[in-house]
Amino acid sequence: MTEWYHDFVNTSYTPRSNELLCLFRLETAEGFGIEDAAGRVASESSVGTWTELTTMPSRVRRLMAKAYEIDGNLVKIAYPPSLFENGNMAQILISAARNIFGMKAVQNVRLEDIKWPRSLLGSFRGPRLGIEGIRKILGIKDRPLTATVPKPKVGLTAKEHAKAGYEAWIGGIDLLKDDENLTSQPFNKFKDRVNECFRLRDRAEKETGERKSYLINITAETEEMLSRAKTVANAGGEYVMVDILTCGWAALQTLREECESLKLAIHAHRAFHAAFTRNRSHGMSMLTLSDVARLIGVDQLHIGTVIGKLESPQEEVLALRDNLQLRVVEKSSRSLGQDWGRIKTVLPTCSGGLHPGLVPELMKLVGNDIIIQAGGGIWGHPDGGRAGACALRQAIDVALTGGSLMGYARDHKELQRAIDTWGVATFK
Ligand code: CAP
Ligand code: MG
Repeated sequence: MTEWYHDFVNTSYTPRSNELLCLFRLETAEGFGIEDAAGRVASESSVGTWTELTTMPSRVRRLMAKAYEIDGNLVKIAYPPSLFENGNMAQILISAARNIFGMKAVQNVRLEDIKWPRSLLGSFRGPRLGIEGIRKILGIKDRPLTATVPKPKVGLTAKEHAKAGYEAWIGGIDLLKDDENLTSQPFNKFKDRVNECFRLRDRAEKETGERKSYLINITAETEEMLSRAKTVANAGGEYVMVDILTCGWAALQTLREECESLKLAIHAHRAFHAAFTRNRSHGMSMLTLSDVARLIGVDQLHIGTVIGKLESPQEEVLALRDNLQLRVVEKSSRSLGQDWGRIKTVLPTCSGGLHPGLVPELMKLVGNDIIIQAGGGIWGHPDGGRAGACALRQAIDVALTGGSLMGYARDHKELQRAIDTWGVATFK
């Protein structure tokens, strides 16, 4: 290790409260020790490059990041606040999470968590409504909220989509939801969907006496997305849904600003995350991603199910839940903890292969302060979507009382038919 990289490692350093902290998991490349790699990561992600500079003004040394704790292959690095521009998420992330993922000195790099200092925290809006605000709008106090994506996920016309929504709302679902790839295709134009769905939403509200809403996907180029958000607000919507990862953080920030004046909540779909979160050695954790989403200010975010069709280990799902639901998150071996201060909470969404038979297990694992989304688990019900929606609500009702699912199903035929079709076994 050269002198230069040594300068970025100081394990007797105590970070200051205004520094941004990152927890990395490093696997060194052959010929590199962990301190060596940690120094290079801290250098590359702050002011350094591959060689010592002869032109470096001494004052710039104050901007050097420091690897201040090394425990096995877990490395904590502190970044001075002046490296960052307040309120600019694209810049902040490109500081801490950049070239380091491709450095030859490391075989693998994973950004496990970021701890945000108060000054940066204060430069983002955070969720407009949070869990409390969402529950208030829908008038649902204690039970999980329910959502459904009509399936097939694409291909239905706007009228068919709205009709499916109506069936689900009448059957007991709270939130109709678009799938992540339904935007404004020739067979189902965005404006047609707005008109058809909100018309039937109003009817479903009248007929059931319950509040109903719609997570409509506005994902598009940023200006178009803002214009779609306006259309939703004018139609009386409460929410927009956005594919946060393909739209990007800057677009999400712009949308968040717009939603402040439009008074809309944001449902964040995380599709694509597994491209860089699933490999436990490399990339970025879903926990880090959830930090960014909460800071910018989404009101709802997908966290996985533990037991459904998509890979989402229990410890990760619970860590995500806590990171979204709590004001103060304790640190652990895989995270740095966070005091969220005035930043509101985010309602976790559990989705992917869920059906009524899995609901009690899901609620036992993750609790009641969630949205339960079932697509196939409603639209594959042998008696159709309305019965599927009804079965999902029945499963929630019995789970809330702690009663027996099988016993309850005996006098609730929709639930019985769902269990006969899909059973109660979790996905393997
Ligand atoms: C679920 C879903 C969701 C995923 C997202 C799908 O449909 O609509 O996009 O659950 O995953 O298209 O797969 P089903 P996550 O209910 O029919 O499975 O919540 O983990 O981000
Ligand atoms: Mg989907």
